[in-house]
Amino acid sequence: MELENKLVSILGKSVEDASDEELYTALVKLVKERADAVPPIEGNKKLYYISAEFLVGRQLGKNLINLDIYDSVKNILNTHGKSIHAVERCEKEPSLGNGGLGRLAACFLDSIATLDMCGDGIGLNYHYGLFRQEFRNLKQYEVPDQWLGGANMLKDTGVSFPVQLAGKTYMSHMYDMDVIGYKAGKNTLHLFDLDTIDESIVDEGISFNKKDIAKNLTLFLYPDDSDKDGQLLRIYQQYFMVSNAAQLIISEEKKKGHDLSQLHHYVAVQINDTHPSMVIPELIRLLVEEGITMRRATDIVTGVCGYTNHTILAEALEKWPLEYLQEVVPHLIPYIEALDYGVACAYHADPNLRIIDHDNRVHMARMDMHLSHSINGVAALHTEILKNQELHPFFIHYPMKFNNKTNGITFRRWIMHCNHDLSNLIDTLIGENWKKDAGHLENLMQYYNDENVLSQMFDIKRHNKERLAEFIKRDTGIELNPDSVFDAQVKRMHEYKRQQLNALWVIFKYMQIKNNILPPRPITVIFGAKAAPAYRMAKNIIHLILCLQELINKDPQVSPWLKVIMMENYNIAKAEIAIPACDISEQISLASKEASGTGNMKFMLNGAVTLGTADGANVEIRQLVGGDNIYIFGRTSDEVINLYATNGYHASDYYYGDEMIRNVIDFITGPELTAIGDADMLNEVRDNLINKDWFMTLLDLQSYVAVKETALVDYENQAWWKRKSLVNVAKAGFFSSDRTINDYNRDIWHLK
Ligand code: 26Q
Repeated sequence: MELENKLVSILGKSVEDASDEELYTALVKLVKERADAVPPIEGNKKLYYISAEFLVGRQLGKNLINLDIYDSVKNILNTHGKSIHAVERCEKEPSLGNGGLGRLAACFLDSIATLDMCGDGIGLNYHYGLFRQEFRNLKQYEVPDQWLGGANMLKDTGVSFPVQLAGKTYMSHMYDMDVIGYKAGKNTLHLFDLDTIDESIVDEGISFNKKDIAKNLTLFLYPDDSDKDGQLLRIYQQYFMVSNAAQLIISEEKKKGHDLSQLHHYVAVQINDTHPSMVIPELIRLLVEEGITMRRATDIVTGVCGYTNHTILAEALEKWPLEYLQEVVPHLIPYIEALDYGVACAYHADPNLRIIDHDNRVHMARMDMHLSHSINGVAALHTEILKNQELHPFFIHYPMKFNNKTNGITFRRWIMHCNHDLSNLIDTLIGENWKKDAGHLENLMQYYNDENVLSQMFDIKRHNKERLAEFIKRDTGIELNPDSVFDAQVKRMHEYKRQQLNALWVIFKYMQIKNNILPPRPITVIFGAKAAPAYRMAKNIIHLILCLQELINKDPQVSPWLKVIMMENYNIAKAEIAIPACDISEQISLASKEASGTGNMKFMLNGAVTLGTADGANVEIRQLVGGDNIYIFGRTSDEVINLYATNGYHASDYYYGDEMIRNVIDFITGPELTAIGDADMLNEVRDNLINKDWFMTLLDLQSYVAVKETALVDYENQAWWKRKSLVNVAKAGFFSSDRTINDYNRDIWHLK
């Protein structure tokens, strides 16, 4: 009653009379008030998680859950004829990330607060976020994502720091978002911005004058860096982020009266990929300004910092020309050169270890590895590959620094919020302990032969499929059949993730159905992906998938058996509808290339069965569920690494040597698709697959087709499939980000 009175008093009218929009705004206020009363988490040592991305998703539902008032609010709204889901939909999703790396940061913040650890996030407040994806003419277009405006969780702190950029001083502005733990205290996500940002400089699509730093600095995440001005802008952004971070850290430490020469006892910094790497020389610089010697400052900062690597792709390991850094951050150059000199003296000038290489490029990851006390990969296989291949020279010098921290996801969002029904069923079956200790999910195994429980889970899945079908119908007008098998591949668009492999399977299935070879039941293939604006082949693959969607869904012979959906502007909100509805989770990256994946964990937790390569965390999923409850196919990472080393893969051998492969590839530029799509783009896809195929799509196509056939046949043995689904949920506990964060804390941060 008290809650309802409060809501009505904020509304200034009855719940019945309020619109969803008004209810949303009032609930944001209510959450902010409640959050103010939650005690900030304190501790002797504090973590700062610095990241270019925080893909936090909508905040209202999550905060209601973590404040433990979601069900009460839902009931209040219900009794007055309102739906909490409709109210939640009024929130614009913060567009502060792209994919896994940003979502991981968001899951981590949730777990850190829930586990009562003192730790804040630090990032940037991009006004237009990544971009909003629109499909026109079956192609991706990028437009500004206007996520700001309307009620949101940001709080203006009035806090400001001076930041030196290219010799000029800019005053930052800090906005804070509360990070409320589940039935716990709160931490903060600090997002830095400039007051002078001018959104009106954005013209066509997402293009703007890249030189006008005062107006453009925090407009977009990952602005196009295909030219020098774009690269300079990214350096401006990165330094702005870490300079604010370093100043915030030092000022908080001074306020606490801590001795800066003991900083490593009071502060831990986690560097999320190389984007925040300049925090290292910046912190050293500030400590030196405080009167600490360079040598001592270097040791202190090394004790403070940990570095997480999220990729083995060479192009994602940042290397900035020294002259660019000279232009943007001249005051850091003496520090970076001194660090490089230190490396040269210590390691007899081994060129593979140098921070500054022969071409005067600054290797950010190398700086991280020399000047951090911890280097971690994000899944067991990935960490082994880092040690044995990509970062081997560093492993030789610093074996003790290397450690694995297999990724995790927060169960508060990825089951409790997105799959209420399953979450509630689990409560009735095994109690609520799993919400604080996810390992308890294992107790679900006692229902392995319980027809009643298995059917209830199956009914929930069916209901979630209906919910997704309704959403897709509203969004696109396309009708999905909830009795079909739902097969989903949702993630950033990248050749290594091999959405093109899935597209080739779709063509294969289309051709079969055209020839009256029908699958055991209809299949719905769901894609969702954004391509980086300058990544041509990724955009071509999106075009191919949209052409297939158009062709297949409109073909009266095929569409009763096969449907293809490419979700537009796939984001966290859409993930929360899609993931609980899926039967088959596509995780088909070229083995060795997907560092971990976290979507794989979300699908598993919601009862989907993985169909994937032995890559990233898929390997650990297999260990947990056993070979009968996962479909693994394709070459192993060792085989793939060997093929790269020996130049042993030639796509054309597969194209010319295999009739099925030739047929599906030729279909890309055949009359059906060229009548619908852009012949040049389709040609580029086909040509690339035959003559380059850097991520070895054709290598695994036959085994992919074979294993997918098996999975589809197995699905028909429903008694069996339900058990596979149950096992996946029961074994998902390991992938709670609470476990991951406890591991980081035990091995790296030592917060308490
Ligand atoms: C680099 C240079 C220039 C421009 C952009 C970038 C850039 C931008 C984004 C490099 C990397 C990213 C994002 C990477 C990412 O999301 N990695 C994913 O991280 C997840 C969390 O660890 C893993 O689960 C995924 O396997 C990994 O792909």
